[in-house]
Amino acid sequence: MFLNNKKIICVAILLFNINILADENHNNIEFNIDNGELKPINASGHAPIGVMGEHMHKKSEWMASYRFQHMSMEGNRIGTNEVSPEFIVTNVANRFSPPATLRVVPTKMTMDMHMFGAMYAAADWLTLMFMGMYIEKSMDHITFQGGSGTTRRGTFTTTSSGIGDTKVSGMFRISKNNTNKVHINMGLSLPTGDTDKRDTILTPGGARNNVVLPYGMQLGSGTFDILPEVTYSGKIDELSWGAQYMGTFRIGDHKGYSLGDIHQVTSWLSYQPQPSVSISTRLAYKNEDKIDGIDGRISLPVQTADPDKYGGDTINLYFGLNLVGQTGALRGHRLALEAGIPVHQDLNGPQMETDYTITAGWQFAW
Ligand SMILES: [Cu+2]
Repeated sequence: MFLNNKKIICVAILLFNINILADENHNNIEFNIDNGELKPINASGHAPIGVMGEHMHKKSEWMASYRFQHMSMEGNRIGTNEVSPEFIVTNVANRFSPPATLRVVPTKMTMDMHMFGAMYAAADWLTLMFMGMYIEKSMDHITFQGGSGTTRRGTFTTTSSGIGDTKVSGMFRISKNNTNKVHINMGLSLPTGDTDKRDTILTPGGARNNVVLPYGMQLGSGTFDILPEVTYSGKIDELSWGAQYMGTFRIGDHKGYSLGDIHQVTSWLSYQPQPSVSISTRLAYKNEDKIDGIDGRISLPVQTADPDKYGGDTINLYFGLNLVGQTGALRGHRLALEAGIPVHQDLNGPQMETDYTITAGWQFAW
């Protein structure tokens, strides 16, 4: 009941953001020269930096971008309930039994992503986009001793890093007037990220074994993924808003498994007190399926080795800042920051819960 109320409130906020204003006769200030004077570039012309593929470009325009995203996770939950490592190792069944219960618990994880993007508008109605990334992951664990009980054997950390999956997409203009814009984005994720990363773990028996890391520590999905998107955005005076749906659908499987499909819906509202600055708030809902199938190399008494302990429903609330240079060498350079905290996490657990996400970015179009 409590959960349903939260969902209803969030949907209401999404709809409110979408419908907050509707107007016709307003000039969208563009990046051009009028009467010999530079026209202002609007900071709110781009959505909060955590939203991908949310704007298009004019014919022949290029854009380069760099985004850094840091995600921090700590603690575990089953559904919406937080659970301790001791609870997990005495209550949660190990699908690779024996031992009967899980004996290793991840306690903390960080993920840093460096995303390099390029956009090019082949026509006013078509913008092409490319994104490559470099990922660094780190996960801390507690190993409990033997096959039962709550005696701690020790702790260990696994890490992985390298390039992630590569995304290419085409964005197609559906409609545009002075207030409202709609486009769709047909994207494809190429499996360039590694799925064979290994590191050393501490077993309940005290051995230090080098193993293939669980799914969450790998760098790519292993599959080609289709990424359909629909984006709506609107603007009147100093207010801008928008909404986007983004899907991730795995094609086939790889090494016996495929990561869960993902549905994401987000909606934002931003206020631009002056052209060079805008502040924003955003809600994002994400639904992710469990992993389908299993990688036969991964069989450890830890939740991250279990394909059923992935996915769930999350809602995040974000606050963002966009800046754009107006004059001289800084003209057209955008800097942006967005920070988010979860307001709802219903996880196929035990699974690690997210504490916060920060995205910072630079963009420049010419
Ligand atoms: Cu762009």
